[in-house]
Amino acid sequence: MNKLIAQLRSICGVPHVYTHEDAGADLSAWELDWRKRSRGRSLAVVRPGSTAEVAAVVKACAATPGVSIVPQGGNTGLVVGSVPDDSGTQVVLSMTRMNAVRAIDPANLTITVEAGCVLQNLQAAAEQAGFLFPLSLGAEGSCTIGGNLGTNAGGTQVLRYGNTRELCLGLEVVTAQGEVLNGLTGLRKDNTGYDLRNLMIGSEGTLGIITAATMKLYPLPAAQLTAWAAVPSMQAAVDLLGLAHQTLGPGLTGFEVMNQFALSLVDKHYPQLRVPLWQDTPWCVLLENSDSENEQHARTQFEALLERALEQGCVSDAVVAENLSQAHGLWHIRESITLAQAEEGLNIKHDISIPVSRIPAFVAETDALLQREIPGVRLVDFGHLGDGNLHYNVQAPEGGDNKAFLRDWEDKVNTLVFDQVHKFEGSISAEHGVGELKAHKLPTYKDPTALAMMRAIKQALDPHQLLNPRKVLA
Ligand code: FAD
Ligand code: 2HG
Ligand code: ZN
Repeated sequence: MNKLIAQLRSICGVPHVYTHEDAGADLSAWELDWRKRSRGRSLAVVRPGSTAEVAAVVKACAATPGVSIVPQGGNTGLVVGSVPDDSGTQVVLSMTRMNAVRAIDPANLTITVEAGCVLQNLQAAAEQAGFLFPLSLGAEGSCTIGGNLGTNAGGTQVLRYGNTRELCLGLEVVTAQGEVLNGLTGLRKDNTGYDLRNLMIGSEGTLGIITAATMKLYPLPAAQLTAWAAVPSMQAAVDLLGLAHQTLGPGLTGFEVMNQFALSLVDKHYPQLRVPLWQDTPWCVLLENSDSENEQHARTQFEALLERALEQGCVSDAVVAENLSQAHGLWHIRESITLAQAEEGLNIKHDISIPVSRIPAFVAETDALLQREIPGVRLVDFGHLGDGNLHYNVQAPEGGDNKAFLRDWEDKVNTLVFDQVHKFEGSISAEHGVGELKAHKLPTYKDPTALAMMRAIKQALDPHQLLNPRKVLA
């Protein structure tokens, strides 16, 4: 192992390789997952500065028996996919030094960036060039585009612009053999065989290491308006979504639902954020209208929508942000739900998708099942209703011990919720991925033929299980 550490140091430079043997070493930033559920112990943390260095690191690790690699971006993943196990034999390959914007092609509407580029910096580079890069999520200040691609992240603009997959045109990838796959094209059409880009996207670091990507850019909207509406039920929220599609068309760029308990946690832990309308309604909805004409046009459309919704009873009260800073404030409340849950203590997370039309029935049935099993259980239910994606998180009853709750209930609650998801023809992971957390659940809920094909692909591309072993496929 010492030989490997010396090799890694000669490839990346001594300052970019950390081990537990270093004086004062604290590797927890790379070894502890974001939710503090899992703490591993790595052989080393390596921070390469170029694609050639990544390739050389992979070759050195592949030549050392017993060693494997865990690719890592911002380490904001929520399914324990980006941290090592406790064997002391895994090298964390952190991509954060590779953060350059390589090129912008305004006529082709593309931007090419290195994988370690923080999402917020990518958004800013696009905006500086006069364009929109629409991927947006609560972790955007620290997650990287490589991690977004690795998980095929969703976020809050999917109903208009699609998941990360839909935003990507080309990838540069280092394979498990240390070869460089140069697929950094900006082509919107290319039917020359199997789609290797789409195979890599969402593979959670198990098939290759993404080192750079060419992503799509869009025109900046002329105006953006945000509204916050109180709705009397989940069915009313779905009806409002239908009205919003009809009235705003492609202008509808965000539609988020939040239940009262989720908002009560934000109010409890961040009272300065002043959550509107939450006390007298079971659900609130956050809507965004992006307009290609002007603010007046956007406002007229929004007012027409809310009037119809009030008349039809699917909205009981609403506020429209007066300016950008109020709009940011409303989005900040929505994005703070994950942090407020972390303050409250660990809960059982579910990131599920169901056809939108079936969500009200799913929620009613599953809420009732859980209440029967665990009287007083509290549900942090929120998410991207426009995409049929709910974060259906299960919190211990008031005053309960969160750790004991997880120990006693996690597996049973997962089974109960996932069985319901299966019954409603949904997916047990809409956007966060499988990681280690859900790998043991795939054999129950994934189509067996699909799972067999996934195993065959892993075997073909990474026969020695070098890349992120035991993640996705247990
Ligand atoms: P990491 O956590 O470092 O890694 C995630 C996975 O990708 C791991 O399996 C890792 O091995 C792999 N990986 C990382 N980099 C590479 C690479 N270069 N090549 C190959 N594989 C790689 N997710 C959503 O989808 N939607 C949301 O709305 C959302 N909101 C969030 C809000 C908060 C507050 C937090 C903490 C998380 C949220 N997430 C969300 C989850 C997380 O931010 C995303 O999964 C994000 O895409 C992870 O990016 P990262 O750079 O942190 O990746
Ligand atoms: C979000 O939509 C993220 O905010 C995180 O996907 C969800 O905290 C969660 O469960
Ligand atoms: Zn989400």
